[in-house]
Amino acid sequence: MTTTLDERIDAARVAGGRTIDSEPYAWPFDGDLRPENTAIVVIDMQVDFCAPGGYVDSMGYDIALTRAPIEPIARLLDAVRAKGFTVIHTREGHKPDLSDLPANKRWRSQRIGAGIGDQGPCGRILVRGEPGWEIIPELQPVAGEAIIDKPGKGSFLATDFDLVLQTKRIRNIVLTGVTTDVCVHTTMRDANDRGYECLLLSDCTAATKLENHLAALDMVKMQGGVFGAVATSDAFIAAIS
Ligand code: C5J
Repeated sequence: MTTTLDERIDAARVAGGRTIDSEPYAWPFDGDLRPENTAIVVIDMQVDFCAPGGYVDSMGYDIALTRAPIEPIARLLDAVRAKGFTVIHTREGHKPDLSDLPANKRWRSQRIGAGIGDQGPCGRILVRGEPGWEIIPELQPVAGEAIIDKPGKGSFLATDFDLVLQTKRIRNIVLTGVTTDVCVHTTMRDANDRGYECLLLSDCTAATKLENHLAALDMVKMQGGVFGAVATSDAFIAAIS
């Protein structure tokens, strides 16, 4: 007897499992959504990306775009912390001696007038320990939440992100933060390849260009959900409440 893909997924669904109203499929694929196996990852909500005088502002992009997810993320964090979900924050930044900053990354940023490692209104741009590198006050981590310091766009390279996820037995990752098309996508793609079941929350992410944000959402949903699924924070909060 032949079975359809939907029938096989239904058969694999956890008894009594719950899913999020998301596209292109109800996430997670098998209904195994629990605080114990799911982490909310808040990517790079730092002064350099979301506040006046930071890296994104210095490049001439509109920080109203990267600030838009602040309120939805804050609401989401209230809901998931109350339910006992794991929350993990990341920060993009380089060592003060810039020994982990590739020359081409520095050169490209200098071309657009915001040289990584150079002095800016918020201290040295994207350098660990500087005011611009700090997580914005509105989304400060609370006690017990891991912070992953990463030198690259993805959260796995040269970090202990995977170790933290494995130690906490996390299987599902809910992605929020900035920017959708760069650090969020790089992290999501890498996580997907490693077998994590990923959900991107559309209103909790943003790019420096609206079209790129929308394209990044669309890319996730191709090929039956090639990188996972996309939902709103309202849908996520409704499902866990
Ligand atoms: C970028 C990031 N866009 N956090 N970094 O350079 O997405």
